[in-house]
Amino acid sequence: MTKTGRGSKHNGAARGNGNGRHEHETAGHHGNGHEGHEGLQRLAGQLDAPAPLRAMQTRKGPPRAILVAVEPAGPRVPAAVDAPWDTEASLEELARLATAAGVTPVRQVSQRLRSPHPRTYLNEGKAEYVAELMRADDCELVLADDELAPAQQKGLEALCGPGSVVDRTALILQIFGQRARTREGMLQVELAQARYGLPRLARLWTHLERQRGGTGTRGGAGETQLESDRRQIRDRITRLERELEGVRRSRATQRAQRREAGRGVALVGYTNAGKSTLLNHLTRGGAESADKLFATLDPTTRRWNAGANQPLLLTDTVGFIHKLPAALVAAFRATLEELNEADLLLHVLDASSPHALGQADVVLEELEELGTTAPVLTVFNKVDLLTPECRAERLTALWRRFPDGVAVSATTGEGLDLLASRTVQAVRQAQATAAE
Ligand SMILES: Nc1nc2c(ncn2[C@@H]2O[C@H](COP(=O)(O)OP(=O)(O)OP(=O)(O)O)[C@@H](O)[C@H]2O)c(=O)[nH]1
Ligand SMILES: [Mg+2]
Repeated sequence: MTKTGRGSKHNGAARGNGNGRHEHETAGHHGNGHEGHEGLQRLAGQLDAPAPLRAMQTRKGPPRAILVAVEPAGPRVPAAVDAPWDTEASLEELARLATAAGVTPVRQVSQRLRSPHPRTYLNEGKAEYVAELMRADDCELVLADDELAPAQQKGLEALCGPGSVVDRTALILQIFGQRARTREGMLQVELAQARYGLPRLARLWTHLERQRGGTGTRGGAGETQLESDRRQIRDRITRLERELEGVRRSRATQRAQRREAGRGVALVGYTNAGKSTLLNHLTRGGAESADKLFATLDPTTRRWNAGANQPLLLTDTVGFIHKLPAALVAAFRATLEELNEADLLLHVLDASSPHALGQADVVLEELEELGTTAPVLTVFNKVDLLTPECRAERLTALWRRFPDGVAVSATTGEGLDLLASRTVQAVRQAQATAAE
């Protein structure tokens, strides 16, 4: 992995700020205190778009954005199948996330810095340049490729315009919000949104005070309101956590019942790798598959007759992504626990992606953080997309890293018989090991 990219999850510069959203929202409400307050409640975990996105959806056409990233200083890595994440790949992915959220990516700007600027993310000169580009390219938004600290968002917005900055986490939360269909999915997304919103309230209130012509001094009305809003969000978080505890318990019961019916195999992998397509091909289907990021949020389990006398239950799960917000992983605990109980994990890679190995590292690191213990069988999917010339080279690179990898195409069905027999074999082996 991808220490480069994932740094954002662990380092100090990684606390984001969604308050761009509120500024637009408040403006739309003519900002008396009460209405602004309603805006806050929405921020605190309803499945709405961040305010900048929402405000712009009402204009002509989708909002347009400049995408910005900080490229860690150090030797550049060549892009190749086994290269770790580079900034360009990360920005390309941010562009796909933007499109998925209904935003048009117009231009990408990156800057090499030892670490993101504490007040403006990019350094000030570069941020001013981005502000100029926004005017020249008629863009309303800046999308940052990391989760921003509240101070960074504030500084960047001071240069690029109030309410103009949306960070990677807010974008991903927005997509999850759009995709959530079931109660479990919605509860989990709401919890992640509420946890994301809570530490960002203070800056929002400073802004509202200023808009209303208040002094924003300590102990003023805003301070009291801020405290009461914080309390409401905390209460909401507690309520969501309690409800999700119930969901977890009923999932555990279901899993216990399922264990009677067969061994559990879970599909894991990067978003868009083809997990749901694979499940649909191997079983009677029912999982939503689509060429969009995070098509699946809720686990689907289907019976898979992979081999004689070995009924398997195949579960499809939510995909992972580079710089996946920690708040989301934590909130999706009920769903992700499916992985802890599986007898075998099928790790699905998109073998046609030039970043297959970088993506695999993201997934394996996430699995490690989740504490999964089941053995992993690697699946190189989408081999139908490899041209005959590059197929051998690509698969060799992948086999070097995952010698047990099975090359398949979930679309054409190539390799799926071998996958079935290797899966049965691996499940038997896992059972034998567990019995020792
Ligand atoms: N050519 C080709 N396309 C595939 C293959 N497998 C999946 N796809 C396509 O890849 C896209 C993503 O497939 P999904 O099955 O939705 O991917 P996923 O891993 O479930 O993605 P998330 O639910 O977002 O995590 C869809 O457009 C599929 O049709 C394959 O073997 N070959
Ligand atoms: Mg899926």
